[in-house]
Amino acid sequence: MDTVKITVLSGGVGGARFLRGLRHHLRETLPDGDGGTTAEITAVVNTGDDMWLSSLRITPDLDSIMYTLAGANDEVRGWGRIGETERVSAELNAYGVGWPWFTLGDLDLGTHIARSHFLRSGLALSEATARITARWNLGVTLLPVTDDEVETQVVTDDGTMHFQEWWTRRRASVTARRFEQRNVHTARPAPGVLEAISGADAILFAPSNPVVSIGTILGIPGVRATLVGASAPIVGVSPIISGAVVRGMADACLSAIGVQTSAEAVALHYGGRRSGGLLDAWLVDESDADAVAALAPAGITSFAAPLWMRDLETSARLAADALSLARR
Ligand code: FO1
Repeated sequence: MDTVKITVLSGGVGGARFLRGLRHHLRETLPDGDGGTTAEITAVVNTGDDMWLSSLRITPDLDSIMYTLAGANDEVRGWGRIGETERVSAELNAYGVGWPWFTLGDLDLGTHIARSHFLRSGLALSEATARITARWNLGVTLLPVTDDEVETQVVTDDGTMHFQEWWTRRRASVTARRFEQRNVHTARPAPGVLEAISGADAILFAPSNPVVSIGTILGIPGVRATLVGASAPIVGVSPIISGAVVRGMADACLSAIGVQTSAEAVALHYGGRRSGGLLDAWLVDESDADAVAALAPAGITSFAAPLWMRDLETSARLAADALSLARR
């Protein structure tokens, strides 16, 4: 039996929807190892958004992916659990514990307590993640990019603050000058991360924030070099459609690093593999079809397809397009 190994670099909400579509596409096209082939999906997940809050370790991107793949996510809000209540959070607020602008739902708190319990018992984040995800039968292996704490700090004119303060509390209203991941230079990739990249048959960049999600993953020592040396094709999906972010505030992040908010500029930021960058191919929205010819000189084979992930079907079609670009 052949196994096709697909490794996806991912942030939170956009990455979660993409992974759900990819899993669906593979289940439809390779049911029960059809034709003697099975697929294995591994997600290498950003941990720069993580933090300790009320003595609990919070990992927003890992949890967004886990809840989405489990069908337990709040689709409207984009984060946390469906059918959530917030009684414990109200109590914590009354005691002045935690951030009043960052709500931990009651069901979600169960996940954070379990994770913090495992971490305090001496497990690494990757081991704690394996224990927590085992409950849900996700069909995707989730690997935090690193077991070390590399929380993203945002340097602004108003001081340096945790990414969540800048993003969730201030809604990127204060201009970001720089993003720095704490202790990133001494961080090590979590067990299995480099192997998932070097042993993959296809590597996909989910349509996630190129700066604070994919950028954090690429900043972990060893990850970029392993991608450059990987034998698998690397295909990225643009998180920018018609010059605007699909969700979130990636435009504010891109401005901080001097990159335009366009599908073409983000591809050039990752770079073509032939010239020392990362991408073999890049998927843009049909409305950005002009980028296809513009990216050819950089050695990035591009293709225009519908990128909006409105539902499971459109997400699965997008994943199928990314995979067929990888096969070319
Ligand atoms: N986002 C919000 O806008 N407000 C919140 O109160 C909030 C709580 C929260 C709790 C757990 C969690 O995993 C995520 C949460 N998010 C919340 C989302 C999250 O902070 C960000 O959107 C991501 O980190 C950016 O990808």
